[in-house]
Amino acid sequence: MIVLNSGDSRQPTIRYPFPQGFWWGSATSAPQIEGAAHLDGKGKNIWDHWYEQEPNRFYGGVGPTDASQFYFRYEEDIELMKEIGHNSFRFSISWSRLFPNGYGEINQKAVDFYNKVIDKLIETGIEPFVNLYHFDMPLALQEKGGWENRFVVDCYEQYSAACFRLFGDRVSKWFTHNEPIVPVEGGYLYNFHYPNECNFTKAVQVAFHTMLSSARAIKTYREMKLDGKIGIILNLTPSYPRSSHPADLEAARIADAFFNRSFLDPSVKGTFPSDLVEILRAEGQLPVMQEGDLRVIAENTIDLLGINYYQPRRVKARESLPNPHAPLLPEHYFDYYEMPGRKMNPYRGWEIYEKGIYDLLINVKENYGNIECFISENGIGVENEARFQDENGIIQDDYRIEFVREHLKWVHRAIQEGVNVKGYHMWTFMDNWSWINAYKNRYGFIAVDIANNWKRTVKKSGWWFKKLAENNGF
Ligand code: BGP
Repeated sequence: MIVLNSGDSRQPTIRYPFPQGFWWGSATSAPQIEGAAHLDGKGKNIWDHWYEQEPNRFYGGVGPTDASQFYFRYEEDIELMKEIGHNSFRFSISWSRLFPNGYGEINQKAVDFYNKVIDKLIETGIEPFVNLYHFDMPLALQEKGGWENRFVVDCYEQYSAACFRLFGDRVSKWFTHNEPIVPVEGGYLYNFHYPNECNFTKAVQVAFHTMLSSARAIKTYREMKLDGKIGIILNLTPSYPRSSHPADLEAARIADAFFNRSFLDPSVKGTFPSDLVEILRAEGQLPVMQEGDLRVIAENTIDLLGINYYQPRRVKARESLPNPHAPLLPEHYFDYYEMPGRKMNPYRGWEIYEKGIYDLLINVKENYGNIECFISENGIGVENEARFQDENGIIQDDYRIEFVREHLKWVHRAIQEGVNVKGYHMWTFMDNWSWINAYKNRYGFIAVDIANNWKRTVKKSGWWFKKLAENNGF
């Protein structure tokens, strides 16, 4: 353990110093913070549409128009980011704001908005990390089948090229997708995203087209010879078996293939995991592809890997045979396992297992060529957080500070063991609209008081993060 102590009693003792230039910041997405869902020429996306159809599916009946108003308040918000120590910030571009129909004509007002955001970030000393797709398919393209339809891959390539051309002179960290498995799960397996299907065949096709779109965007980026890096952001959930019994190990391996290696392998290695391919083949569920697709994926792997980590996945061998008439799901192959004594976030119902972040990083070092990576999301959602306000109205979120600190200890250890991890981004900067959970679970360093004209107030954790970033460690 390195302990830095200058001998000056005013200087804090830094037990966990991070490498110089470490990226401290946070992440969010366009649909979750912008608001202005129907303003300045923006086209509808699947969230705007689904909310109109079924507002009851959204917590408290709150929809995407009520995202945190960044569209109007971005200047103040970026100042606040600086105030709490950010040197980098990841947001996404709204595809349907830039291309209201998903392709074709560009909406100049969207170009103006993103130019202003990027310029303001740079002027403030915060590096913009830009993601192209965060769950928000333009409705016009969903009406053509969304990611099921290969035409949408072409549209996405056009959209990505436009973003690189418009903003690539100032943005040098790009990401093709955020958590690409989530729209597959939500939209095509478990019914928490539009189009609310439960159809394994479509799920596989959607996953394949998403992966292909990522490789094609990377190819486009490289052909444009811009001076930057391009990557993908994956939510990785380390798969832990209940025991070392071979059947439990097998269950964990299959869960890992479905939920981690499905996107991690093609993104980093350019190939799909053979065990997953074998399962799909045996089920008669291989996706439709065209000649050359696998070559595009093989030749266009990422420069930079973003890792989102929230919770582990604990599994065991199935205890009963699956219903042969039920729709096929990955859970056909394993059961979930609740580890006795596991530590829980009592406010969200997710397990907290800090060492998981280290296990993921070591896996990247050992099995993925130690590719340059960073923690692109980590965070703790808390319901009804206003109850923790002190007499000055500051939320005393000590649980969040502890959560970050305990995860960072493991990130620090991974760095000491040679993992090429370059930064830590928190989910998220300010409380934001979280899909069907709307504002149920608050994740921000900054509280947003919706009823009080969207007032922003830094939580205790925001001030703690400022010190962490300034000291480059804790
Ligand atoms: C991550 C997503 C985010 C955000 C977060 C919180 O997986 O990338 O977009 O939604 O989860 O989720 P929730 O509000 O459901 O707790």
